[in-house]
Amino acid sequence: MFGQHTLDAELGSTFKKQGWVVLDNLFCEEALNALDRTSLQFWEQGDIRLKKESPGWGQRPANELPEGVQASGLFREDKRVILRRLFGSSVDNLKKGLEPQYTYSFPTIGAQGLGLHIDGDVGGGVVTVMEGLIGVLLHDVSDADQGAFHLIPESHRKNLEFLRKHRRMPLVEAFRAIDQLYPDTSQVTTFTGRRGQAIVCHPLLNHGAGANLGTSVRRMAFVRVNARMLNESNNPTPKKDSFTALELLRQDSYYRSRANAPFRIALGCLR
Ligand SMILES: O=C(O)CCC(=O)C(=O)O
Repeated sequence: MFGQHTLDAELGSTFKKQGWVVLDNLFCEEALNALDRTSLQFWEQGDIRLKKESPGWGQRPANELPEGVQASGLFREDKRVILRRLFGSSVDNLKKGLEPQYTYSFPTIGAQGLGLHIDGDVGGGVVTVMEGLIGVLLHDVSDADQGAFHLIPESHRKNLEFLRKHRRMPLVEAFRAIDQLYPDTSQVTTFTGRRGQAIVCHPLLNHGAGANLGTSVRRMAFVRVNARMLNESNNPTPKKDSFTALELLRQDSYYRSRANAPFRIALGCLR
């Protein structure tokens, strides 16, 4: 289990160094209850997309927040301040159409969970860059073997270094290569904790879900702060594999206006 962070100078540097922080009570109770209810409904209706190559893991992207929950009522105001500090004001502008995403890690024969990866290579070959991944536990997860969220500490730095070394590599290829940078799970840290605890991850942090060796489904909900399609900015029609790592790094200038965000600093730290 991770320690809780409060808003202090350490939070930014912890995020920058390790690539994630855990926050208690990030979501308003009403929003948490609604996410929980909706997640359960999808599960009970069998309305989830299973990932063929990841036995024991499935997800359900939703196009909108649960009924009655406004984006402004998602996070507790005191915690929103922390998110703003990490990601800038984009926290107040959650992208419609992508959020939230409900995920399920469940016991099954040969359960593997979801392999380690960074987000960005989505179906249809559209490359996206997610600024910040926020996952919340919808119930207590006390044991890593219950299909807990997985991550590789500090991998965001190694991944950035990789992108900088392979500036001309098509981005989809680079993302896939990054997914292979951690061939074994010995470096994995697991996120266990209480209902309502949330993990906030750097977009280049390798993460996934462990195999569920327990007896019940592990449910989480995720939102991404200002998930951004690359094709929304200065390249309106990217073909699959047309973006390179170099272009991603160039696009980084996009973040300059948020120069004090640790995420921005973390990207800049290897320059
Ligand atoms: O369900 C989980 O624990 C991991 C989810 C995840 O890695 C993802 O959706 O990208």
